[in-house]
Amino acid sequence: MISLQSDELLETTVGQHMIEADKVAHVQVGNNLEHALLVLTKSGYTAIPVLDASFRLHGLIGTNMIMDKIFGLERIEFEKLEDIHVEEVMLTDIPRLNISEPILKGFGMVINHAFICCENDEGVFEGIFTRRVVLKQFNKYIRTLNK
Ligand code: 4BW
Ligand code: 4BW
Repeated sequence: MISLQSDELLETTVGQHMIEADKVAHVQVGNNLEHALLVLTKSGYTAIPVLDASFRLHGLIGTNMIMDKIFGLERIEFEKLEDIHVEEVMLTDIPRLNISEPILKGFGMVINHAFICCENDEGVFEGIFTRRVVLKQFNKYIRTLNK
């Protein structure tokens, strides 16, 4: 996390504020729902990115999407978790940011999404831009104004 005055902050890029890919919990295309549910539960996050072996972004998977898929008419069919792959359930129509885009673009996008996946010019996943980062910067800015 970098600390800047407001005018300097607006000149920074999304890439300077994101959580780096190696710290982002994710699953891979080809993983089954049992594995995805394990990663989601153990990491504590409600939704995480789905990547391939080359670290390209394919979509997002959340606990709600998994549970929705295994709801039967009379019970939750947990035995299905093993046989269904994440790509059958994940959300593919998702917003993306390039790491070199201005932070202001990220501010606007996190109004409707808890986090935005960030990619480099080659389309490789580099990290996520979260609401927490935005609120932290906003909090700092307000406190500076009040001094
Ligand atoms: O494990 C956690 N550690 C910390 N420090 N905060 C957490 C953790 N789990 C949840 N939180 C807090 C954060 O403030 O709850 C908010 C909502 O979590 P979410 O959405 O519903 O799981 C968190 O807000 P945020 O940091 O702005 O993150 C927004 C969303 O971005 C999260 C999650 O879907 C995703 N995310 C954040 N960090 C992630 C991540 N996904 C994978 N790996 C990460 N490291
Ligand atoms: O159904 C949804 N519609 C829309 N427009 N956005 C949604 C929906 N479900 C999730 N979202 C988005 C929102 O940006 O994902 C974020 C995280 O959802 P959450 O946490 O993990 O279910 C949503 O962010 P938010 O609107 O700032 O809401 C933050 C959290 O507040 C939600 C949920 O725990 C709670 N919440 C919000 N609206 C609610 C609600 N709980 C019950 N009823 C509501 N109407």
